[in-house]
Amino acid sequence: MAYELPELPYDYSALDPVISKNTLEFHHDKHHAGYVTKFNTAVAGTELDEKSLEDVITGIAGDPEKAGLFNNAAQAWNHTFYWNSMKPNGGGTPTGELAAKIDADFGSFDAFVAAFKEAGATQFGSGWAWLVSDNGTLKVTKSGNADTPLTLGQTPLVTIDVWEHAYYLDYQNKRPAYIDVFIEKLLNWDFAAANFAAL
Ligand code: MN3
Repeated sequence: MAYELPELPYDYSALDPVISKNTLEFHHDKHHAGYVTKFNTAVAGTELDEKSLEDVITGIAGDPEKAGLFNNAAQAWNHTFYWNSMKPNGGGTPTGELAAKIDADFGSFDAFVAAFKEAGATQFGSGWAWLVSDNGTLKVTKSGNADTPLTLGQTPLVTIDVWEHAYYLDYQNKRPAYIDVFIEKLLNWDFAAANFAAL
């Protein structure tokens, strides 16, 4: 059962100028689509074909013989989660129970921001930074390449893609500048709150 590439949850130009239409077209239509196509090709005809994407990811994580399938499955999942982690006119601060939980677990919203920026900026090479719930505690984490908190039993609330393809056309080598505007202008706290409420 082929996994279908989800459409972006907004127009390609909706995040402009923070993230350009050009970047979203390449990122969604070439990179994300490529992972989905490779995943579908690799999983077709195997016993994993009937499983959900999440079950494939958690089921084969760490299996060296299935590393290629894992990478494409996890990248397919991570990117969908990333698109939903942003929205036009996002940013600002969380509210309600999520805001209180961030204050409780990080000390302050500013401390969360500092930790998230640090995680994204210091992820060496390609990867992701995450706000996750880990056994009921909110944490900021980072992961390399396709690695995803799903395999650690953590529940992601939001993520930022820090692969160069996510920002290079708009920010060249200035990854910290991309992380700054992601937090200030794109971060979808409604999505994070919904994930938090579902815990
Ligand atoms: Mn990407």
